[in-house]
Amino acid sequence: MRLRFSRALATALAKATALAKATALAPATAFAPAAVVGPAAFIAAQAVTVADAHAQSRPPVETGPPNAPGQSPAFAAQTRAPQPDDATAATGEIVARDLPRLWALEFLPDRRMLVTAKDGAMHIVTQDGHVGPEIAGVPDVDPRGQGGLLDVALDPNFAENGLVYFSFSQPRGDGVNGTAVARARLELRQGNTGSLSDVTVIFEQTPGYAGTRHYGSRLAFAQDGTLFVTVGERSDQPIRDQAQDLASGLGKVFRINTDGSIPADNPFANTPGAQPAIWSYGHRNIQSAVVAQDGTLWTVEHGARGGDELNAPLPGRNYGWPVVTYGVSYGGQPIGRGVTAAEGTEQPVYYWDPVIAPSGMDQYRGDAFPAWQGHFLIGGLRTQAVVVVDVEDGRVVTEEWVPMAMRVRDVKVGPDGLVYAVTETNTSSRIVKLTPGSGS
Ligand SMILES: [Ca+2]
Repeated sequence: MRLRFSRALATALAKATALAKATALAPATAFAPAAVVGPAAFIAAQAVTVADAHAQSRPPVETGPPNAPGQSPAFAAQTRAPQPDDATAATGEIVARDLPRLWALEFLPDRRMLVTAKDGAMHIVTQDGHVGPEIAGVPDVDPRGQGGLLDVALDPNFAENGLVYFSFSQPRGDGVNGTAVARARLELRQGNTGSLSDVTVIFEQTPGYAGTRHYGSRLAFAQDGTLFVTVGERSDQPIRDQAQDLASGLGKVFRINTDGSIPADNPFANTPGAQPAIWSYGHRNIQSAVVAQDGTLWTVEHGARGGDELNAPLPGRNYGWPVVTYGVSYGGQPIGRGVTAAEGTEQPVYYWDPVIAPSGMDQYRGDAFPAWQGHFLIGGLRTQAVVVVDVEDGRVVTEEWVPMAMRVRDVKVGPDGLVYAVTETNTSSRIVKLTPGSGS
């Protein structure tokens, strides 16, 4: 079904537009909350532009007070970048609804979608919304809390070898679990289903922990065929401190070969006592990652109250958590040393306070949204939006939100150049396709 802009809202928006032009104010963000009701919320609320847009940058989309008002960015536009002068209008179309609660989406070469369901199932969804039966052979997962069947990635040569990789919270007995990555051969079957064979665990985050939070995780292929695996630091004190410990697998980005072996040029491959799969450390909970078209790894990690971070993790570098971070604890207290910068730790390229609560991300490429070419599209659980950021020369220059009216769990650019978002309630998910224009 196609969702349309309601006449009443269209009238209201037209009035707001007229008002904006009359007063040279930017009403977009003020108007956004009203738009987040029902289908019309899919219209990018930022569709209203300032009359003399080039005279002054539009204000940031985030207008709420920061959780850590005493903190300041390390450089200009490290947070609250302006919205682009010309907002992009997008219309949401529900491709599939009433799905189990999903975690990740990938496109198969034939344009069908392979999705993971948090409770431990994998399905194929057709472009016309048909959901196939469960794919057989998915191993047991621990679905409590934030755990479950998590990300999925296709081998770069999937069309030839049928290999898929997936991450999950692996039950390890007595309530202990840990993030793991498995490789399997996906044999497709008639009826939009299939089975996994030769399921092999190629990575296990250690130590395990008896908790239900901060598993990460995303899988992203580097251009050299190695696989980046992002994880979390299991949230609790004191174990989260291991994000700073190279002997521990908590709070890291890893780089592995697809058979689970360690690339010889990993930064700590020859460091005594360090886990050789580590690529970078000092991370909190990375649920968003993509390898950009230029080969750079980009991640977004969850902060606490404030402090979500966009990073381009470099090998061997320390990203600070839980010693150096923006934002404050959920109780409002300082975190770590209560500092936002320190010698030997990397500054985030960008941070959010309040948080967006990142999920999956992708880099836009395609013809449907020319203004988004090369921009990062990041799912926002808290913002209930697709967060679009333009990075130029390593700095964010604009940020806009496309309201989705539901938590966004994953975002992928389809082979058709349209943007596909997985949205969720506490019990179910939808797949929503964004097409250009206001849908009228
Ligand atoms: Ca950091």
